[in-house]
Amino acid sequence: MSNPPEDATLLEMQRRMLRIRRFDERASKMVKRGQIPGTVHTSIGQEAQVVGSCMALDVHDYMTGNHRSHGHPIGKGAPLGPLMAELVGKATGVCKGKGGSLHLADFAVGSLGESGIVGSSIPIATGAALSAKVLGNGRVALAFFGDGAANQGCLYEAMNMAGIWGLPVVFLCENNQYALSTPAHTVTSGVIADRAAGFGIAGVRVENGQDVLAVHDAVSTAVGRARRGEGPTLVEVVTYRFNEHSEGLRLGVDYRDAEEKKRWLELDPIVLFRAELSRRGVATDDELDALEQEVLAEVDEAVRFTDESPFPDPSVAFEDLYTDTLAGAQR
Ligand SMILES: Cc1ncc(C[n+]2csc(CCOP(=O)(O)OP(=O)(O)O)c2C)c(N)n1
Ligand SMILES: [Mg+2]
Repeated sequence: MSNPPEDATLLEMQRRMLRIRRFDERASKMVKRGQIPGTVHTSIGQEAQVVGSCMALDVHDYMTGNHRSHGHPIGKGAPLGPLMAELVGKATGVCKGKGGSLHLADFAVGSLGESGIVGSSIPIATGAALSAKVLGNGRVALAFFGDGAANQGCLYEAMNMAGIWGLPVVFLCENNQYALSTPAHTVTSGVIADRAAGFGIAGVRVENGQDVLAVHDAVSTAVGRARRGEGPTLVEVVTYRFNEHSEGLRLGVDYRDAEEKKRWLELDPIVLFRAELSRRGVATDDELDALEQEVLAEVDEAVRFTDESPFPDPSVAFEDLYTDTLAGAQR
């Protein structure tokens, strides 16, 4: 067990979950109106898993993600404006508008990047953990990936290497029980967390991934272990996405049972945690209402910032694709 978070940290957890929810709700509307190119994959319903994990990390610890990770920098405390601008493709975005929702990185909070290729950012976090170990800078790396990605071979190559070298890495499986329309139980043999044992590393399953404190506790333990040089952990968090796989997607088949959906919608992590904050006397109803209004205003401000930002000039399309060192070496 890690130390219980203080009241200010508990409120900050709620604030960041709300930021992700309201940001994603707005992004969903903007995609449907054609204001965001392509699509977005929201973390609506999974906020406890995102925030509980991110807040177990220090701001400069590394993290990588997948197609559903544009909200994760918010979990680490990033401001909303440059993230919204990135989704729209504006020059003020965290990647100057060249990454978009699926390939966004936010180095200011240690986010090394997401990738639309399922599983591909797991080895990148492992490499970041290797660099932290070699440099001795005390940083930890955490890879977010889904239950679908958990069946990609690169996870097992990464876990093997991380286990052999005792790397400071956390493999964080966001088990929302579906890979697109494929139910995890039809393609996944055994329990994902149990696979850690095959590599001699720690494995833990958080059954209630809608409880931000349960996630935070498990991930803090894993991060502590990594930081002390005790090696990697595979953490599987059971959760549920409330929206479609991606916004605006119409598959024409309802692959999720109505009863199941209803049961999980009742486990809204933000509603549950608001009740917990009240029960503990951390904040009054008025204060919690005010927090919701503050976050709505932050999202409005992020959209205003985005609207007022220019699109990048086409002349910069080939800038920032390689590091200066590489560009120098090619000359
Ligand atoms: C290597 C690869 N295979 C297939 C796809 C198509 N694809 C995109 S998202 C997705 C489902 C991923 O499911 P999961 O890893 O559980 O993440 P979730 O979307 O549930 O968060 C698939 C199959 C892809 N992008 N990359
Ligand atoms: Mg999934």
